[in-house]
Amino acid sequence: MTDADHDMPTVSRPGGTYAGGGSDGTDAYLLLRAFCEELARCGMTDACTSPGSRSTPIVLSLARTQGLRAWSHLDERVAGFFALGLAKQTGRPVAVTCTSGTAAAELAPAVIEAAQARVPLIVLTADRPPELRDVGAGQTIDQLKLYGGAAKWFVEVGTHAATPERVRWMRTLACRAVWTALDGRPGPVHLNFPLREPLVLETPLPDEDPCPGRAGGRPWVARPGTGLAGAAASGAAHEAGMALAAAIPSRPRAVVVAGRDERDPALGEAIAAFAATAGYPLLADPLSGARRGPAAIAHYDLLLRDEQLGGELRPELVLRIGDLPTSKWLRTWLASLTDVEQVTLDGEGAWQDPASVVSARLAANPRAALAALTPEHRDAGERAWLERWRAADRAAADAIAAVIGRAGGEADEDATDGALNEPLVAAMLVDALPRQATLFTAASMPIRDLEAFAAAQDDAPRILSNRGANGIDGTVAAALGVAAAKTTNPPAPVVLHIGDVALAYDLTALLSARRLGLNLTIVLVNNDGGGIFHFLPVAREGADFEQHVATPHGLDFAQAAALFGARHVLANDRATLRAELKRAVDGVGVTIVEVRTEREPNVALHRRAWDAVAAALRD
Ligand SMILES: Cc1ncc(C[n+]2csc(CCOP(=O)(O)OP(=O)(O)O)c2C)c(N)n1
Repeated sequence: MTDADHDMPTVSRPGGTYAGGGSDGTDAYLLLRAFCEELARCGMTDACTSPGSRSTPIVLSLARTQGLRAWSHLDERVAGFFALGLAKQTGRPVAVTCTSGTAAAELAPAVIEAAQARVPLIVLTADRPPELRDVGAGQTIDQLKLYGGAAKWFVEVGTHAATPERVRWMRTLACRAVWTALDGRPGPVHLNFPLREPLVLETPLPDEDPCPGRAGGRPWVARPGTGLAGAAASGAAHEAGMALAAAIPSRPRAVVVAGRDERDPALGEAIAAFAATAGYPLLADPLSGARRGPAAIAHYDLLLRDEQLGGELRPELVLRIGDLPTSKWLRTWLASLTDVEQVTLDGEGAWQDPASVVSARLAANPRAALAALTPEHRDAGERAWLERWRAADRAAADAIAAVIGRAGGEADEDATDGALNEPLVAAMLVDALPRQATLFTAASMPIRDLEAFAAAQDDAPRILSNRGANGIDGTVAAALGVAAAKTTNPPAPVVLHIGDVALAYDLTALLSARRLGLNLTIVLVNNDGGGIFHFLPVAREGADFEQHVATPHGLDFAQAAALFGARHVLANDRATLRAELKRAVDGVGVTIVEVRTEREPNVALHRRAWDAVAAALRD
C-alpha cells in the first residue's frame, strides 16, 4: 500500500506505514482483523453470520479468523437463536453479526432470551456511519442501544484510522466485550460498527499488523483465575460455605428446590448429592440437572396440587437454588409458606421471589457453597420426613404410569396398542435418551410434561430450554445451535421436543440445518394448534378461542420436511418412537418424528392423571 492510495493522513510506525481514515476500507479491515483475532484468543470458537452489504467487513473478518468457525444463516432471527444455543451448550460466548436496519432488530428476541437466561452473546451490528444517519439513506434505523436494558453493555465503536494505538484499543475492546459478557451475571453485549464504503478491498490486506497480538496467542487482556473452577478452588468456596451455613439454620425438615441452571453441568449432581446426604427432599426442575439421586421427588408438580398433602408436607426450611422451577403448583406452594425460612442461593444473587416470601438471600457459587458446608449441615435431615415424600412420589409414579401407559415394557404395550400420548412422549424421552445426549425442550407443554411426568434418572440426558423469557420463537434454531457445538467427539446426539405451533414458527431454521449439515432429531407433538391453551379458562370461548388462541393450521409436516431435505417419520406407537430415539444417537441429518395427538383428549388425559394421583395419595 502506498500513500497515494489514500486521501487521508498516514501514521508511521517502525516496520510499516498505515493509512488513516480508511478511504479504501483497509483501516476498517485491519481493525476488525485484530478485533476478531482477540475474540478467538479469549476462547471464542464460534460466530454466526447473516447476509447483507454493510456487514461485509465484519462477516469476512469473522470468517477469516483462525480458530473461529463462522456459521452462515439466511435469517438473523435464526442466527441469533443458533448463537444462543451454541453458547448455552458450550458455556462460551458466541458472536453474531448482521447488517443494518431491521436485520439488527431481528436479533432482539435472542438478545432478550440471552439476558434473561444468562447466556453470553457478543452482538456485532453493522451500521451506516454518522453522516448517513437520519438523512434518508437506505436501510438505516437508530441502532444505538437498540436492545435497551437487555444488553449488558453497549458500545458505539466509531470509525477509526488503523493506527497502532487504535488497533491496540480494538484488541482491548474485543477482550472487554468477551469478559463483560461472562463477568458476574452472564449476558449479551452489543457493539455497533459504523462502516463506510468501500466495503470490500481492492488490494489484499497487508499481513503486517499495526499492533500485533501478544506473544504465545495470549489475549490482549487476560482474565485469570475466574470461573467456576477458580471459585471452587479458592478461598471463595470456604467463604461461600460459611455464608450458606450461617443462612440456613440446621433443620431436620427442609426441602431443596432446584431451578434452571444450564451453565454448570456439574452443579445438578452436586445438588443431588447434597440433598441425599442431608436427607432433604429435592424438588428439581428438569432444567436444573439435579433431578437425580435418592432424594429426588420427580412428581412434585402433581403432589403439590393436593392442598392437604402440601399442608402435611410443610417444611421448616426451604433452600432454593438457581431460578424458580416452571411448575405453577410448586410456585404456589412456596408462596403459601409465608412463615417458613426460605433461603435463596444463586451464583449472581439473582432475585427469584415473585411472592415476596424469601427470608435470606445468598449470592455465592452454589457448587462451591454446598461443597464447603460443615458436616452438621450436610446431615441434618430427618430420614422419616424424606421417606414420607418418597412414598408419596412412588404412589404418584404408579398412578401416572397406569394412566399414561408408562408402567411397563413390551408386555404392557400389547394391552394398550403401544399408543402414544403427550405425557408419555415426555417420559419416554428422558427414559430412552442416553446421558451424553442433549434434550432441547420447547417452552410450551413439552417442558411442563417433562417436569410433571418424567422420572428422576441418574443417567438422564442434559436438558435445555428457552425458559428465560419462555418464548416459543427460535426453538428450532437454538436446538440446532446446541447440535453445532462440538463439545464431545463424536458429537453427542441432540433431540428437540417441540409442539407444532413452535415448529411452524421457526421452520426456516431447518434451512440452516441443511446448509450446515447438522444432525437433529425433532420429536414433534402435533395437536394442530396450541394445546397448552386448552388448560386455561379461555378454552371455554368457543370458535373465537379456536381461531385466535388455539390457531389450528392443518400443516402437513411431511411436506415441510421434504422442502428442507429432512426425513419424516410418523410415530403412531412406542416401538417406532423408541427406534427413532435409538437412531437419533447416531443419526445423520434432520429427522422429524411426528406424534399426532388431539388437544381436548390431551387435557382429559392430564386430568385423569391428576385425579389418579390424588386418589392414590388419599389411599
Ligand atoms: C414468541 C412467543 N409468542 C407467543 C407465545 C405464547 N404461546 C405460548 S405457548 C404457545 C403455543 C404453543 O403451541 P405448540 O408449540 O403447538 O405447543 P403445545 O402447547 O401444543 O404443546 C404460544 C403461542 C410465546 N410463548 N412466545
